Amino acid sequence: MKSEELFERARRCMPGGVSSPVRAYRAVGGVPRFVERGEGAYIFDVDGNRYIDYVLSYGPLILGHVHPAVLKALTEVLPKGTSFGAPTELEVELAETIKAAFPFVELVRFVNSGTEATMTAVRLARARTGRELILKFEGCYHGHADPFLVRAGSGGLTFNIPSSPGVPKGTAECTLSVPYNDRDAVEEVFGRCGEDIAAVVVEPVAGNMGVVLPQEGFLEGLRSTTKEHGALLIFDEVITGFRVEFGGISTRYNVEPDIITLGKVIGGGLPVGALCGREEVMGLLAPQGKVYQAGTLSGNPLAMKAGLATLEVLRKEMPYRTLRGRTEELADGVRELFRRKGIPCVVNYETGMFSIFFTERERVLDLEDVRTSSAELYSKVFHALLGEGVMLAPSPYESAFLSTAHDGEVIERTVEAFERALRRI
Ligand code: HOZ
Repeated sequence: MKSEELFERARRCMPGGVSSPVRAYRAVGGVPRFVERGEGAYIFDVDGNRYIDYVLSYGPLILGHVHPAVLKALTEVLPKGTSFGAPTELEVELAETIKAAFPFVELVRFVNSGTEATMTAVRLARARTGRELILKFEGCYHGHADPFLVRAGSGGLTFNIPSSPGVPKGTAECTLSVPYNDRDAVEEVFGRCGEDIAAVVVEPVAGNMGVVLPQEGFLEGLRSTTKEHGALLIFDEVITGFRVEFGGISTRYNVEPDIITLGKVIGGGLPVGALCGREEVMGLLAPQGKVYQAGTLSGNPLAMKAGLATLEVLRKEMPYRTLRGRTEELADGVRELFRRKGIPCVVNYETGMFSIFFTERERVLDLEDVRTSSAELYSKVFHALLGEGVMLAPSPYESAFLSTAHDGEVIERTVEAFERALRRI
């Protein structure tokens, strides 16, 4: 198998053979499939296999692989240059598009990843409040910057290193962590040290411990508690921004956070991130203010153009209702198959993203619930599905993503593949 040979070579020149831990297949066992190309809802490996892709680069590819509009946009911009270290019209256009989608956003700063966006958001919150503590939620993941590697989700969970070595003790001590959806715990922490908390940072729909939905009143409660105590509220919408609707969870719930971080969809598959909010906070960033942040490749024309092309298609087609319908259809179909097979499971979903938890619990609302899910069963299902031409993420803690290319027929084929896979486990 060519993937095997490549992985062998990769391990001799890259830590664990990969550029990002989760893709090494350690959680599910076996050899990562090395990818040759993607097309629409499909991904093709170097061994000549085709899979319906539910990884979709962990979220950015909401239009599927190589969407014609994105390809055209990139082909147009590429010959003109890839990076200038100088402002371009494309950045202005993308910032204006983001502003139009989030009514309370006044200023946008582009960076190169979600990690950078959220890391900068925390620096801003600390500067604005003169406080040092931040409060996050167990199982949420906000990138790999030091302050966030405390009870983190995603690869932190997959590799059981939610709190990484190498993070200074003092930094880790500035990060408080409570269970997701637990308003009482938030109140308790604020009651104890509210005057020292700079910000609460939250994924308004958690997507890095699988999909976990906010319970009624949770996000509104965070808004009122942070306001009452003079702390900032940061919504990490790196995954949900422009995936769950044109805008994000903050526009849907009518909760206005102080800072929103974006990534994934706004780069159309190229490396990008952004933080945005009202001028009174965002204006503190250099050179308008004194909070330093910079990036040689930030706002580079390729990422800006791919993002613009993606958002333009989304704005014109508004595919969210259809995408939600298809996600629901898939979630219901899969749930029913496991029910018939007598395997207890919970399937959580939001528009364009879903997760299967193999648990006896009735609901999955926080990390403790997530941890009751059988990783062993996930890995069996994962491999059986690979054999049937369906690719899920190689970790039970990553969400599955749908694109607009996952049409009715693709969803039907996926359910059939699940059915065949289940006969084999
Ligand atoms: N859950 C991660 C990003 N949100 C997956 C990507 C990675 O770690 O490679």
